[in-house]
Amino acid sequence: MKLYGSLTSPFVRAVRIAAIELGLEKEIDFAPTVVKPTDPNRDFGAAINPLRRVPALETDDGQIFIDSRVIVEFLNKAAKGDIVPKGAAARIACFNSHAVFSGATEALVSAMYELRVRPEKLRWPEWRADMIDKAHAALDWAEARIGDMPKGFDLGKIALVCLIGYAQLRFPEIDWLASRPGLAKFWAKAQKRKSVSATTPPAN
Ligand SMILES: N[C@@H](CCC(=O)N[C@@H](CS)C(=O)NCC(=O)O)C(=O)O
Repeated sequence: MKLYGSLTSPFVRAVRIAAIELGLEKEIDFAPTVVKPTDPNRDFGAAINPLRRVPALETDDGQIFIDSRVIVEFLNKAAKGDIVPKGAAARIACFNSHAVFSGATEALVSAMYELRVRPEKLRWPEWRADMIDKAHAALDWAEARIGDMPKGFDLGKIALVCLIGYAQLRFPEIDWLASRPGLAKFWAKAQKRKSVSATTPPAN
């Protein structure tokens, strides 16, 4: 299989974490792919993902899946794993947590594009502050629930790791865990997993 992505993308990281957790990492080749709003990677768009976003996964028999949640679901099924729970209620709870954390990550990615891609005279600080505030709200949501989350390292927790890691990478001036002791403990424990430490994004 081939995974299209970049090492700094939090969504690609979610797929890489899942692949390691599922024991599939040796079956996936990484295909570095550059995507950026306003600078369309049209070859990638035509051949792989019309949205020109990463991650995308190409299977050995030529199927292409886009969106980290879809890809993780596919890998989980392929490996008969339990990163995505089987029971209906547990699945919905897992997807709900994932929606909060990956939505907050999307907000931070937008804020990052505002800072790095949008021309300075067109920037909108209030909008950027609102995106960052959504990430804070999602982390408060997590702090209030972390004790009640399922014990295993599921897709919801993977998305939480990717949110915290991306927040720290792109907005290091904010101490994201200072007032969130439950998440600080969760984060420290997560670092001990090979899947998390091996996918730490490079600084850039
Ligand atoms: N919901 C998608 C989000 C993917 C996404 O936004 N990826 C970013 C990189 S972190 C991207 O490809 N951005 C390029 C663009 O939007 O043009 C997922 O979970 O895979």
